[in-house]
Amino acid sequence: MTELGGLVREVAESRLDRRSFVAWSAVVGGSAALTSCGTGTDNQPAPGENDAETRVWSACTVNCGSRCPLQLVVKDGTIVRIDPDDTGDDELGTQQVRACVRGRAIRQRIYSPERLTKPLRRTGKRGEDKWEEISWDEAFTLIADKLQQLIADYGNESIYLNYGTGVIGATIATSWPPRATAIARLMNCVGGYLDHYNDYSAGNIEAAVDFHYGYWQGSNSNDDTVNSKLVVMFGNNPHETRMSGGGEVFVTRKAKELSGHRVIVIDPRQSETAMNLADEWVPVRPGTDAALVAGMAHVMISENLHDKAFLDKYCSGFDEAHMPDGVPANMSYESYIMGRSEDGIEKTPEWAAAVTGYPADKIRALAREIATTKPCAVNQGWGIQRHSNGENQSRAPMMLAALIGQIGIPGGGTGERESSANIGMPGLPVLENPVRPVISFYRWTEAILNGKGWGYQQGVRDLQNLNSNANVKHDITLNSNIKFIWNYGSNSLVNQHGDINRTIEILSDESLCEMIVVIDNQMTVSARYADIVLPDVTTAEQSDIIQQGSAGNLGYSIFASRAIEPVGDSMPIYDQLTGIAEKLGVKEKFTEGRTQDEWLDWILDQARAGNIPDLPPNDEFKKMGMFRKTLEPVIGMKAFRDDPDANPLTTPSGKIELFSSNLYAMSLDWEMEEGNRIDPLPVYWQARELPGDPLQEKYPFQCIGHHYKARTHSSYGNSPWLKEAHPQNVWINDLDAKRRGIRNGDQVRVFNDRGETRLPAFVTKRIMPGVLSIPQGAWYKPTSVGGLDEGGSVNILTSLHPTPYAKGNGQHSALVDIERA
Ligand SMILES: Nc1nc2c(c(=O)[nH]1)N[C@H]1C(S)=C(S)[C@@H](COP(=O)(O)OP(=O)(O)OC[C@H]3O[C@@H](n4cnc5c(=O)[nH]c(N)nc54)[C@H](O)[C@@H]3O)O[C@H]1N2
Ligand SMILES: Nc1nc2c(c(=O)[nH]1)N[C@H]1C(S)=C(S)[C@@H](COP(=O)(O)OP(=O)(O)OC[C@H]3O[C@@H](n4cnc5c(=O)[nH]c(N)nc54)[C@H](O)[C@@H]3O)O[C@H]1N2
Ligand code: SF4
Ligand SMILES: [Mo]
Repeated sequence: MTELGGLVREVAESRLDRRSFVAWSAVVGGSAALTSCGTGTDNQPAPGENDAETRVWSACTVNCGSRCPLQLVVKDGTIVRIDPDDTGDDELGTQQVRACVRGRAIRQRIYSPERLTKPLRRTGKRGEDKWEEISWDEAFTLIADKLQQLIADYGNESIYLNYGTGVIGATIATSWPPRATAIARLMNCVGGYLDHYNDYSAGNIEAAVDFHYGYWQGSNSNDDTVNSKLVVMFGNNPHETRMSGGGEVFVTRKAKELSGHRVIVIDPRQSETAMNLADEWVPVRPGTDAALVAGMAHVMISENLHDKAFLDKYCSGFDEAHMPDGVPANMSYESYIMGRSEDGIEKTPEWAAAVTGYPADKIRALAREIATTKPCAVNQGWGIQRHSNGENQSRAPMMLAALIGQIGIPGGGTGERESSANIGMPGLPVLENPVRPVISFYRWTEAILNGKGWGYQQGVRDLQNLNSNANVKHDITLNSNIKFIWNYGSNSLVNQHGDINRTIEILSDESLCEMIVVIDNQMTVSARYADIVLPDVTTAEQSDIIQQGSAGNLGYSIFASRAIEPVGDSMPIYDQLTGIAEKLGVKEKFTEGRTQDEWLDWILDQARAGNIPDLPPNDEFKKMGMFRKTLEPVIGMKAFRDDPDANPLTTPSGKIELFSSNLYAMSLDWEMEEGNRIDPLPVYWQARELPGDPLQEKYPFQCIGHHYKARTHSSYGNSPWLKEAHPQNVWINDLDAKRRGIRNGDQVRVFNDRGETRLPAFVTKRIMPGVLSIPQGAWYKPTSVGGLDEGGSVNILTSLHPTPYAKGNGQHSALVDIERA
């Protein structure tokens, strides 16, 4: 039996109960065919048939945006099978949260050949992959001594907690957000650490909304699209990025079934969502959505289809009559569209067609449909803003939502990503961080080299009032380069960060960042660049409270109980940090006398006293595994829509700032890196490595890296089942492939000045000509030739260049060439 056959079997066994499995296997060719092959562990009797089996509630805690309960079936101390959720039903708000193929393959992470089982100390050069096993006590001493020395020499600002989302769904063992982790708590016991703001997911929109809406508002939850007649999704692919059967796949499909609304997906690729949910696929060149919106705005303004009353009452900057004081004439959005602004260009559908590659007559039709079909929900995923002009890109759907006046109402949307209702489970208290400068998540490699002296214009923010102070000028400076990195539940030290070759070059200089500690349970490429590797347990080997995932109006939490003993000498992060705290002389402060299990009880008690009064008693919850609650749909910005005077936004005008007065001030004040600019309006701006860049003469193709069902980023990337089921390959349009003499399955090289990767081609009509996509997250696999990867890792090609004011990642903006290898 192939490994894929094994996966099909695992899924079948876990989705259906034993009786239906027998029936199902008879349908697909008889149970004998299925049971006669595969490994011993895939041939277990169903629960109840063998008393030696126990079933333990656990969960898949990776960062896919969903969060699925898993029932681990344990026999003789080994997990032998995975069963999914069997609570709930098939209605909105009470749905069963069925795990996807990744969660059902979790045994291949728990028992992988790459599983870390011993603390390791580097013996060769960084990255050389030479190690000696050390004891936990030695590891604690080495780390504590180095921390003390670096804090004495450079201050706590030199100790950086890197981004990492490998265990985002947990509570004690959560790896994100940095400020909620147990590492933050430990560091706050000894004077704090250098933190980062925003994230690889949504760094550009998160910065942009601070100016546009004052703060993140969130679009309506997907269950509310039962009230919509039309749903317009920009680069939003929940059918691949929220794959839980109880998450947004279910919610979007069910809502469509109930309401009969139409769905339009705007995406350079015909994504799973464009295939499975949409009635219409609108392909545009990556990074050009703001031009599409401008072209549609031209149609709406010319044909008087826009919602003038909404724009007048709730927005600032749409037309010349609604501009902030002190701004020169002809800087409104309407002036930009109608050709009265500085560039003098009318943003006609023909102009937009030339930029986006989508025909002008279709832009006209799209604009008319969107303007006249109400309620209309406009939302976006995060692929659209992971570009070199990401801030403006992200504001374009918000602009469209305002043009049609669909913000703050049932069936409408704010143009941001959909919200989901949340039960509000509290976390581990982490104490106060006294270190006030905070850097952008994407600039840590730069900060290793020259962070010392960075201030406001380098994107340093103040930890106090972090959420709104993008808008506030301040004089916080960073007083040290990064000298120590905590890399917990993260492959962003190498694989997930931009420009792998440059990143490795910076990490390899051991005089710059003096110590790197990687805490993981797989030997990843990031672990290879560590000085000390600490083997963590998985969720299966400890108890924790699991935070819910995105699931419409369903609120839930999972109590994951320890199912098996730690594999090898691995140890829960809380115990690891307790060991280091002891060496640092702060054990009591760190633990407050509590074990992990005692903290869990304490947190559940807090939850019951606070947000979740109806949470069952702790012991009962632990037995139930899954606690669920139907919540109200989220209507983003409802209070503002209902009464803007009583509930003003936190922008300077209190309104939606289509023209941001703070961005205008920054555009005059900030010195920009080469090729960057700041716009007060969500204009289309042809930034670095987007269509029209002169670099296209050398590297004609745009290469994006969509999030892929084979993995959650790099997590699950070493599962043989998943690799077989969803191979890694580069998507190329059949016309481009023909021109290049590339056939489906051919091994190709994709390259630019930063590096090269080799992988098979997927020749398809599901991607626009001129665009390639290499699904992000594949494990980087260097060859003996420098700069060359044969793992299909897209970050060998991406850039570290920060976006203008978010200082974020434009990882979907990379120009490349492709040819047969
Ligand atoms: N080019 C490109 N790059 C991208 C993106 C893109 O779209 N394009 N997307 C970006 C985005 S949105 C994100 S969020 C980041 C994600 O980047 P990361 O947050 O680094 O995500 P993963 O690659 O999944 O790495 C998680 C790590 O945690 C480990 N892990 C899993 N479970 C456990 C556990 O129980 N304990 C410990 N200690 N470790 C565990 C895994 O083995 C893995 O090494 O990548 C970003 N990188
Ligand atoms: N299976 C799986 N699920 C995941 C993850 C994963 O790695 N695997 N990662 C999780 C995480 S942490 C995150 S942040 C989310 C990421 O969620 P997203 O950021 O939304 O995912 P992407 O695949 O980067 O982008 C979504 C879609 O946008 C398209 N796109 C790219 N550029 C543009 C553009 O310029 N304009 C338009 N209109 N579309 C564009 C892509 O083709 C893709 O189909 O997914 C989460 N879910
Ligand atoms: S990867 Fe996401 S959707 Fe799949 S089982 Fe895990 S949490 Fe659920
Ligand atoms: Mo993300």
